[in-house]
Amino acid sequence: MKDYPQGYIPNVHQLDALLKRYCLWTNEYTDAKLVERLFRLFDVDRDNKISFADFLIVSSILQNGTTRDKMKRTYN
Ligand SMILES: [Ca+2]
Repeated sequence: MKDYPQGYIPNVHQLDALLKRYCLWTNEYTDAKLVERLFRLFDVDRDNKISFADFLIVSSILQNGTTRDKMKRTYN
């Protein structure tokens, strides 16, 4: 919350920085297309930012959804 006081991740670059910060990427390798794809995956309402609600919805689908739900969210 300290890093995102506005309550959302505002763009792809911020998501990339977040992923690097928490070591989900190595620092030498960043796949810009993958980051962009992840951003779109989590931006449920397509307002070009990832809100906490967006994050919870996608996390819930990935943890509890059916295979169809997950495929639909991933490739929609
Ligand atoms: Ca959004």
